[in-house]
Amino acid sequence: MFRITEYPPPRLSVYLTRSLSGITHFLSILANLTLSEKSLTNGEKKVKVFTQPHYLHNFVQSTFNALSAEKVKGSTLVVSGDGRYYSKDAIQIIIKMAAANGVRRVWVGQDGLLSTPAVSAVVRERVGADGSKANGAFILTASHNPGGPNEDFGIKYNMENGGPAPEGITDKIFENTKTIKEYFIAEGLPDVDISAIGISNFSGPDGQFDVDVFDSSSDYVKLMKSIFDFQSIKKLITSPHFSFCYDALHGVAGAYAKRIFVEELGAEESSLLNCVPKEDFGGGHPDPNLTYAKELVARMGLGKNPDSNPPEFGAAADGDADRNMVLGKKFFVTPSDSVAIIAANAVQSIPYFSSGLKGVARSMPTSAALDVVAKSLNLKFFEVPTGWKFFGNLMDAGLCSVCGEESFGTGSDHIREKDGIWAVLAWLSILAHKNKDNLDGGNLVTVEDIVKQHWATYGRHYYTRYDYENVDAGAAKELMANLVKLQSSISDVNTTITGIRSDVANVASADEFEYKDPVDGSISKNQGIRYLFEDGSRLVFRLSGTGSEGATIRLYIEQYEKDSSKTGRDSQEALAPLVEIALKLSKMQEFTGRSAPTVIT
Ligand code: VG1
Ligand code: CO
Repeated sequence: MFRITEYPPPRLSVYLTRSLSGITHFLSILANLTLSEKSLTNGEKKVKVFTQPHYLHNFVQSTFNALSAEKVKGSTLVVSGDGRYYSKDAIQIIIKMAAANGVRRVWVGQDGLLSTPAVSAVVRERVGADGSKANGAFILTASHNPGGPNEDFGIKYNMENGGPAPEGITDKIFENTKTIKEYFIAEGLPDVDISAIGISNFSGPDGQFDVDVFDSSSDYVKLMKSIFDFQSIKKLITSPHFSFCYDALHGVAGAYAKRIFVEELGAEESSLLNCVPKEDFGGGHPDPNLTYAKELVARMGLGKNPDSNPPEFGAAADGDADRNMVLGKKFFVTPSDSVAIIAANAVQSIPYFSSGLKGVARSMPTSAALDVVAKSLNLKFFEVPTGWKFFGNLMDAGLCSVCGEESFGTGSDHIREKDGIWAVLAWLSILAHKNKDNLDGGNLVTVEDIVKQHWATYGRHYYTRYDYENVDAGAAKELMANLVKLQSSISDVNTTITGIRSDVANVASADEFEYKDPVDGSISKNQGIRYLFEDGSRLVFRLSGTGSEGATIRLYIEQYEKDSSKTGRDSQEALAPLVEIALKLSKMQEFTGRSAPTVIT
């Protein structure tokens, strides 16, 4: 179907220098936006900030300017997101700005919906009706943060490889936002109906401009089918001895869950929870962890009011479906264990990896469970700073197949973003493989069995993360500065620690994590404060780069237990001594005024 519309000469430069107060206000907002944008390519802010005059426009024009005119002219751009409040307006604005900046065509998922991993897949795999391929993408999401008129919105730019823009580009965007004086918008271009699949052609002053609205899930589903053995997963899911549920928390994963789990893999429709994407995520916080995925947690027999007959397997996604939480019956799988277990079982269970893994990688704060697997399987191993873009370089260079973060992010080199549904399919593949001979009545190998077997083989990394959200930014900085100061004398640190508890090992070394990219040689400094203990335990402190208000302090606590008779303890109990050390050493309560974290995972 084609819609043809002529639009009047549209090239408008809108100058922002109308009033002095306007300029000041404008600059201060941009400085805010780019603080988080700089570190993670995500401009995540309250909707009210984004809807201020010219705010979104400035981010978009600064991005076009950072890419340079030759790259933008004639290009194909994907624009979509997790469907949160303000997305539809933002898409219309970006379409009009793309036209005025000489973009040749814009691809939009139906209703403006594309998960972050699906955007990456579309950029890498989709071919337009005219043979075109995408050059980049604007993803509209604030990920795991809530949505609605008083909540969060966000935008980020992904490159031709389907991954987040590298620091070189995001730094340029940041610089541009400080000096930008005009932007281009085709105000005469009519709004495009993004609810109907089809291509609209327009002719404007720069020639043809198309908007291609396409099915949000078909490219992604095709890719998943090329990676996993859907037949064997279907046997598992439809077996009377197995049960399954999936919670999209009203995020965009819902647009894929029905297609994949119900239509392709035969799950019951009733196994899907909250799978209708909503602009406000049903008023919830679309963050797949034990605190926010309450309904799933209860359904799986965990939490305060557990259901009595939980399914064998449950999983949840965040707003843009790049994160995942995996649960077994009354059992939580930590994301750090999850990536290690996927890596340990990938070759046998997942056709895409049957010829071996190129290497594995984790972010620095993620537990060392993956390190042990890499060592034992003799795999290349990388420890990178927080944020998915660091994995992308390794993958582009053919050095890494499977990677993960403690923050519920797991993925592989099939795309350049983490992938929530991929992780669920990976777990289902492992379960299908381990149970291939007992789906007709033998004893099911459960999620809990798989994890406990893994601990017995490789040892267990007890792990927890404490988040202190919306802390006063100055106080957070002081806390971090104090921790850096303490690092100058390890012996003083050890005296302090022994004074707090005598049953904790000594600190062997302490530093601020710094990463040299083995592919392009770039160096990323100040990526988190580490205290490394003699017995392999670790304390890590970081400031979040994605929070939308104040500062968020993250404290990561880890302890390795090799003795298989001691791997079955409750993790909060096992970690209690280290937690006490971390809180007292950092003077958490003194600096932040908080006696407890906002979220514990
Ligand atoms: C958090 C996580 C990090 C993740 C990032 C983006 O960052 O800790 O591991 O890569 O979110 O996730 P921070 O700086 O707040 O700790 V998403 O789902 O927005 O791509
Ligand atoms: Co996300």
